[in-house]
Amino acid sequence: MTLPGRRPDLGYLHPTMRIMREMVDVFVGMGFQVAEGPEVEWDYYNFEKLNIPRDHPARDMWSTFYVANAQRPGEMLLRTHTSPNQVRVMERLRPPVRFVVPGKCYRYEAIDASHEAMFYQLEGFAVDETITMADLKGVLTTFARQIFGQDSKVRFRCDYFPFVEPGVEVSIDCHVCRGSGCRLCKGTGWLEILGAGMIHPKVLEGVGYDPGKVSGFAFGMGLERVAMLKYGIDDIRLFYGNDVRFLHQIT
Ligand code: 2NL
Repeated sequence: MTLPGRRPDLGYLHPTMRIMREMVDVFVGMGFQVAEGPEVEWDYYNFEKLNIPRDHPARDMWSTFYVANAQRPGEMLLRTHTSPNQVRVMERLRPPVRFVVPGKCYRYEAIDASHEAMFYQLEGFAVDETITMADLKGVLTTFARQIFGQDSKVRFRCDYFPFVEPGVEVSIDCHVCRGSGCRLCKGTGWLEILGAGMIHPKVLEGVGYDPGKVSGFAFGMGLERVAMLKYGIDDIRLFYGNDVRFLHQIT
């Protein structure tokens, strides 16, 4: 009767869901809406609508799990990014539109400390009559500083993705060594956090928008990568290894 009670183990969010809510909140604060969609997709939405034709070498950027479908052989797959759902949103709505799209993605990867076959992405886009690269830079700088600290430096450099033109990679200065070079940033002083760019005119045309009248930016990033950099996690496999000792640490 007089023994102290057993303390119940309280529930808590998985680290992936925690970072997802934090990231979504930042974009909602800038006026973005949130949409979710199917994880099993058509090749058409995952690749063709994104300016990645069949047999184009750019397809090598995504190792894909195809899904057997007797009626439409070779046309069904597990989405390799959440972009197909952005296409679905654009097809339904006219500009101005601003959305973020979080969710599970799948790639046929050799699994190691930085690759899993299932992972999460957050992508986003904005389309209106006056959107420029300055909007892209402002939104993504605000995002990076709200997640990694207001004193973060943010760097934009040229990169290639078939669905944007021009394309950029975005990095922050390494918070471990403050830019002087360490193991985390591989001596460069910079940590790449996401890719982005101005939506390709062919992608806009494909959803029925007039690229002569509207323009937009889009971006995409891995949730586990952002969480790893923010919380100092060195192996992506820890997220889905179902070890409560790991999951309990970030509360
Ligand atoms: C990365 C790069 C990116 C996008 C994603 C996008 C979506 C549509 C149209 C145009 Cl519907 N672009 N998404 C654009 C640039 C980069 O992701 O490294 N992600 C982890």
